[in-house]
Amino acid sequence: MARRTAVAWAALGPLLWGCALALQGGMLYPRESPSRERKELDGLWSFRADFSHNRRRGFEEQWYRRPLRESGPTLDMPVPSSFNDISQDWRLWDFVGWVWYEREVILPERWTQDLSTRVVLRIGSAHAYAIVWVNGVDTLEHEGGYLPFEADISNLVQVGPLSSQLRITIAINNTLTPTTLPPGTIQYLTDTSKYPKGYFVQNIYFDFFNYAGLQRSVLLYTTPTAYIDDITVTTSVEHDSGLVNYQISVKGSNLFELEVRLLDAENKLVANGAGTQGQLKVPGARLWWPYLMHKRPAYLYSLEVRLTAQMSLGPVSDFYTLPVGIRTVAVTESQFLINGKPFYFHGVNKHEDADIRGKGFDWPLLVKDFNLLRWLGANAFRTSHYPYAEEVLQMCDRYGIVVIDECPGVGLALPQFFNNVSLQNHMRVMEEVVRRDKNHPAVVMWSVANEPASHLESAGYYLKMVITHTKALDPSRPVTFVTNSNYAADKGAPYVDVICLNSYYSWYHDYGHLELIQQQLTTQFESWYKTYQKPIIQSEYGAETIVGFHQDPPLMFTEEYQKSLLEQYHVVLDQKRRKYVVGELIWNFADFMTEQSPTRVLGNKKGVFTRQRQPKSAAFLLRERYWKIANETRNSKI
Ligand code: GCB
Repeated sequence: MARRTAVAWAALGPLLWGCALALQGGMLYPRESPSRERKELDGLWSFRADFSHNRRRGFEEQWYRRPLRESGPTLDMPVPSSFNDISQDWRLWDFVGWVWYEREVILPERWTQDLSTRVVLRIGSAHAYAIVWVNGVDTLEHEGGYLPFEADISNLVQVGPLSSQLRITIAINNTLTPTTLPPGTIQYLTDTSKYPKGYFVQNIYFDFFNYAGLQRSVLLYTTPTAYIDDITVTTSVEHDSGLVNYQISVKGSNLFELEVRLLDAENKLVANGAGTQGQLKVPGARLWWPYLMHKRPAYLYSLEVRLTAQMSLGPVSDFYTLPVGIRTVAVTESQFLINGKPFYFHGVNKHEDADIRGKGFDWPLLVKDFNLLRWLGANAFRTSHYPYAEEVLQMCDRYGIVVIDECPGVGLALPQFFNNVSLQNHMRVMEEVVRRDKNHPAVVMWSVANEPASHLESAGYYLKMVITHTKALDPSRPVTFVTNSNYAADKGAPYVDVICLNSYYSWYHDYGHLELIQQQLTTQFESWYKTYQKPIIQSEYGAETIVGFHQDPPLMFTEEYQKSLLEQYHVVLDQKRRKYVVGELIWNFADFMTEQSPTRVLGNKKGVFTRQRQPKSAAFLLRERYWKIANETRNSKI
């Protein structure tokens, strides 16, 4: 039996402050301010998939050197969106290889003429590998979807009177290989009696469609040449005072002053400081609480940072305002604590997918989903199985919805995926996730993977390294990965702070036998807890359900079966949740698209909402349960 000491990060507070591994460069969300402007490049882009045999025609003919339309026929492609579902050309649906995007832009004159302005091109996400040219000049490369990347393009745009015309070309390759995250394999099918010459397929080891393209916003923004590059905030609570520790990095000047002001939600100054790091004390601070846990949840302060730098052209100022929630997170042997109070995750797993936009970011969908989460009484979700758009996390900060932030470490199913190159890449991806999301109060835990083959020795070492690295990057949050291994075989579980378990009793095992769930689930919880003495979250459970299918007594795929399965899980969850089970996240919030297969009917149908966000019967059951739990929690002392 592995025993462990409870870890309480809150108590360590500022001590941990200096420990965080320095992240190279910032990835602040591009906000407007008196010193910063934004120009969104969303809308129609020119698009061309490279259908050539080796998929390299675009490079051989250098499509980036002139307007894409001159290279051959192009399509109109909306950004953000996945390219897969937009066209009637079936070849785009599961296209594997390079696709090309292009957009022409006119810049405001002051951006190109004012040499104290810095112009940055930022791509919210390009899945999975991207090369960017600006006016034909190779500017930027990035590996990995779901995370932003950017380049200072001032040198390219501030070169003369004609420079306000800009042509941005982005080549994106969605191929997944054993060293990408998620990994995949390319398989050539060489039996010429069955397949044409050169025929290949992309194998993936996860259960969602590998949507690709420019799925989040592309934008240009400005800063002065001396600028606030990054801000890191951690918070703690001492008696009734909130402590806000900040660290600021500045680029472009060594001769500067920093002023820091913390304002409350009514815009009143509550604390101020100066310099690149410090601690602000807020007597009588209002804490950031998850909604449903407190009558005044999600309170946000604003950290206003003002930089004044002395430059050869004269003084330069930069302003950046960061929303800050003061809260603590800690884990004991059997509890997950927020602000020192036990927190129970009653929520969902999501995907960022809907309709023809695929995984393209969409404001109406974002707002609808948050309205549904609140209708359901869900207080949390996991970003299964990749980091979601930044706007999603901002919404969570504002609404008080708690997030387990998961990286794209999904589909680590084969032994060859646990190699050194993959490990280095996985650690780099965690750096990018932490760099982007570290300041969100809603994010209370990092998840480094979903269902890796954690029974393998090599996976044990791999997971230990990724988890240790993540903790070094951010000592203020617990770290987990989500497992479906057996408790006795799991080599990664010793390193996590919270055990997250996926199980599908009476669905993938003993299917149809709902009467076995209680026994099997009880055994699951008891064996894991006995072995590890760590709090447990039921991070997935559910049943495939085709809306409108009914049968009583319930049979698989009907709405009645989904409800009955959930009810059986809930009996055991209710027994254990007052002990060491600290959460339940249904699989899934909504139906979503997957690869075609004999076990998937137009995608995965385990949603409690359809892909069009209409409720199945189980949504009403879950709603009743979540509100009941919320009311109990609110009415008790906590
Ligand atoms: C799982 C996976 C999830 C799948 C789900 C299912 O365990 O984590 O990605 O979609 O099961 O429905 O099979």
